[in-house]
Amino acid sequence: MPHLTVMLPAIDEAEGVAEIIPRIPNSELEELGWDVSILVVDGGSKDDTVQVSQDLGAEVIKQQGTGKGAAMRLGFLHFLKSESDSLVMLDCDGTYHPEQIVDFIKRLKNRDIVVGDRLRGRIDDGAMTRLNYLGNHLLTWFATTLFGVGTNDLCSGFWAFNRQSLSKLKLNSMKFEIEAEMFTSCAREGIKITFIPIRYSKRIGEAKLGSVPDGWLILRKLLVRRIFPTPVELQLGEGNLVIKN
Ligand SMILES: Nc1nc2c(ncn2[C@@H]2O[C@H](COP(=O)(O)OP(=O)(O)O)[C@@H](O)[C@H]2O)c(=O)[nH]1
Ligand SMILES: [Mg+2]
Repeated sequence: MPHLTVMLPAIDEAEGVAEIIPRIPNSELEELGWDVSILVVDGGSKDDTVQVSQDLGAEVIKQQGTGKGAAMRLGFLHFLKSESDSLVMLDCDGTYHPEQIVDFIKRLKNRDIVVGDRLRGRIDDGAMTRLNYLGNHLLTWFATTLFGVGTNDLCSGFWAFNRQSLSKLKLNSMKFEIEAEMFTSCAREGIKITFIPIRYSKRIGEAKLGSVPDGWLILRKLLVRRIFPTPVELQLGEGNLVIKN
């Protein structure tokens, strides 16, 4: 039976994990022939995120510092060292709908990477501020223009990978520029991305992303990766993922 790891980056998301983990469609995935486990990458939560996640059956690993990018890379490395076959990542703040993991897995079969597209999907009222909506569209347009490879939603946090495609990514992002770098790395490695429309809802709890500073960080990453396509400090060996905490 192939194994699927559902990876959730979390920092102070006790309410979020309590809502999201039980909604992961285990039985539907089992019917499709998948064995499922949940991996929470904790960024030093001060609330009950760790306890709640463990009580709900998730494995929890803790990153040393903070930053979503560092957390994702740690989770990716953990996955690549495991026997698991595929990985789905999504934020656990209630914005993404874990029920849709089934759609990702169905499309993943013969494809390299599947990404959830919020901008051509459905964005609920109050889920995205006007500034973030504009920023997401501008950054997506900019990435497509700069790399000559299309993206529908550069900053989506809902992705699915096979082991083979994930191990090709070359990343060193520390913060919220990670998804942009995942896109640029796919463009560089010639990995095909399939976009599927998803629903995006209002978050539970407090946002960690700062629209303007993180928007600049994403823009800077796109420009740097246009000039230097792979991280300078790339360490080969560990599935090509740079772990720098
Ligand atoms: N492990 C870890 N998770 C983080 C960190 N920062 C944000 N996250 C998680 O990443 C996801 C996205 O963060 P969020 O604040 O919702 O940003 P946005 O969705 O991009 O606006 C959420 O599930 C957060 O809990 C971090 O430093 N470490
Ligand atoms: Mg969010």
